[in-house]
Amino acid sequence: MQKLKLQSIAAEAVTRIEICLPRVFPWKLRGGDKRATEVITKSITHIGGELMKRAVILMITILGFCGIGRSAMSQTVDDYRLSGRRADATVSFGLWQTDPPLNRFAGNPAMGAGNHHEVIPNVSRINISRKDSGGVNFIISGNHVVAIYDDGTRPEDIDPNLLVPGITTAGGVIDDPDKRIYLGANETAPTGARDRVEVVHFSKPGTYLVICAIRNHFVNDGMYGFVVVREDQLFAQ
Ligand SMILES: [Cu+2]
Repeated sequence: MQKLKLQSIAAEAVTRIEICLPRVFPWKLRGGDKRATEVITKSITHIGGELMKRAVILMITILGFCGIGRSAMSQTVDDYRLSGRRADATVSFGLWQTDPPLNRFAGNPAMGAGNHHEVIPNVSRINISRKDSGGVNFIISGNHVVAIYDDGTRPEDIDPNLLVPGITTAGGVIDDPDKRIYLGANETAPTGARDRVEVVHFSKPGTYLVICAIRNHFVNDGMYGFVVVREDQLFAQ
């Protein structure tokens, strides 16, 4: 009975150790290497008293070490892969409506109906470091054109009367090049891709104005937002 109980404690302790170990941990206990498992089990079941205490202290030490190791490892991964510090953001650029119900199965509704002209979130934020930059994933739904202007540009700085020649749909497409750093794909034709993604790279801190260059969307619907790019203070020095 005593032995069974101790074996149960040992098995539970080993399971905890296995859970705490990273997958690439050199002392891999998962799968084929059962030697360490057997050693720990024996050390607990074989004797009680003083050695039992030592075994427990050993396990606590190993568990503590695992925690530190995992923390250090994730820090290293963060450094190199930009994870965990908001290196990118997702922005919904236009949304398909559901009230009233919308059915696009046979094709998109005419005249841009059924689409909500909004940038969500209105202000998105990413952090970059001096050695690594970030990006924003614009998920575009509807007849929209992404245009991005450099740090400090305000909506009132945009001249909505400068237009791309030959396009008249929804008031045309704004073509104000002053401080513009990105102009997205032209999908304004009836056969244009209404659902697409454009991933835009940002390498310098700043507050960037993002507008829908479809004139009516920008002027009448206020379809614009901002991307705030900050330097991560952890990596500033
Ligand atoms: Cu638009």
